Amino acid sequence: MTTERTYIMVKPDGVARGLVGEIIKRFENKGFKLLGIKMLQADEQLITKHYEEHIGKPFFPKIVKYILSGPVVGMVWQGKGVVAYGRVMLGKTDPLKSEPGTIRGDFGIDSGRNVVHGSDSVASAEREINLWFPEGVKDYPRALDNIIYE
Ligand code: YYY
Ligand code: MG
Repeated sequence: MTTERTYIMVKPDGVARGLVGEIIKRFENKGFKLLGIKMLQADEQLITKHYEEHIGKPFFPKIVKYILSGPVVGMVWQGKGVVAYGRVMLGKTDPLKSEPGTIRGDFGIDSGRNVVHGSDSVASAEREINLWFPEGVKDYPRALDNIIYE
């Protein structure tokens, strides 16, 4: 059984718009397993670490301010291929370039309000999960896995 995990985070606009349940539903329906979930108000240190690859880019101050504007809901999802497929489910960074049927395609317009974050690689996922869930997350048996996986 796979232990691949990704970090998915509903950003403040997604929380404010009541899209948390919709986003959870999409990952649940696909068959991925929820291992951790929390609502929190990020601080500047945490979000700077999260987006450290973007420090110095023109949009960096804007994205930090936006994530600090309200609570986020961070989640750890597990499943075969969940990192890459999670990115497909999110759509492109720019919601106007995202296919309908993706989260950003269905619910967003501007890149700076693109509803949700998802790890871009297995290595990023591990780093982000450690950052947002320093207490760790625990796998658990799920009968459904015997139906979903061959
Ligand atoms: O991984 P992803 O979220 O799709 O995009 P990144 O290139 O990692 O950028 C992180 C975050 O920054 C993006 O989700 C929105 C914001 N952003 C922006 O507001 N304007 C840009 N031109 C690029 C990124
Ligand atoms: Mg990214």
